[in-house]
Amino acid sequence: MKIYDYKGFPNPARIRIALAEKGMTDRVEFVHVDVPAGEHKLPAFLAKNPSGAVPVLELDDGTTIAECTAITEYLDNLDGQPTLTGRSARDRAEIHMMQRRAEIGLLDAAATYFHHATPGLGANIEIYQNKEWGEKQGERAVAGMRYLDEVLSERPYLAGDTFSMADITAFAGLNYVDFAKIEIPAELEHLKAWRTRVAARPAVAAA
Ligand SMILES: N[C@@H](CCC(=O)N[C@@H](CS)C(=O)NCC(=O)O)C(=O)O
Repeated sequence: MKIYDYKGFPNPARIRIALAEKGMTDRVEFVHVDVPAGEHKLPAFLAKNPSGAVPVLELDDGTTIAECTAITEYLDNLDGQPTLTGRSARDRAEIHMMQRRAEIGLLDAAATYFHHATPGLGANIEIYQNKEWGEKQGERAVAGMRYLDEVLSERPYLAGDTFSMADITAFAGLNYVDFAKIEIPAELEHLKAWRTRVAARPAVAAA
């Protein structure tokens, strides 16, 4: 298996964390895609992911899988012992619900702020920018953090008692928040404590 990514970027980090949590990092070959240079917008990469974004998983038979949730589902279920995406119908539903809330309300909102309200990846890549939309999404990211803080005031992890794909998305979302220089409101104590706990997980620290 190959993972096309850019080490250090928030979405690729989601898959590096999932791989480390599953003890599978050594089973994949990482292929560096030069995103700042626009390699992800060239035909060879678009043939693997028409969205022009990393990460992408490529199986040994050439099948390509994009979108972090789909890649995580695949990796988590390969050994028949899913630990990140749930086992029961109810757990799977809760994890997907919270994952999506963290994705739309935090990670994607912070990414849109970065690409539209800041110079982003530079003029060659950011060919359309809408500053007002970007600013709005920055506000949405802050609202998303407030919501996650509230959830974490009642449970240790976003989808309940155990660490899951939803936590990985939110953790990467906070990394994007830092990357985009959005301030985390000081009073979000539950979110900050959760972040410290997640960062201390051996797999997360290793990724
Ligand atoms: N929804 C996608 C998001 C992927 C994504 O936006 N990746 C970023 C890197 S963090 C990227 O490749 N950005 C390049 C660009 O937007 O031009 C996923 O889950 O994989």
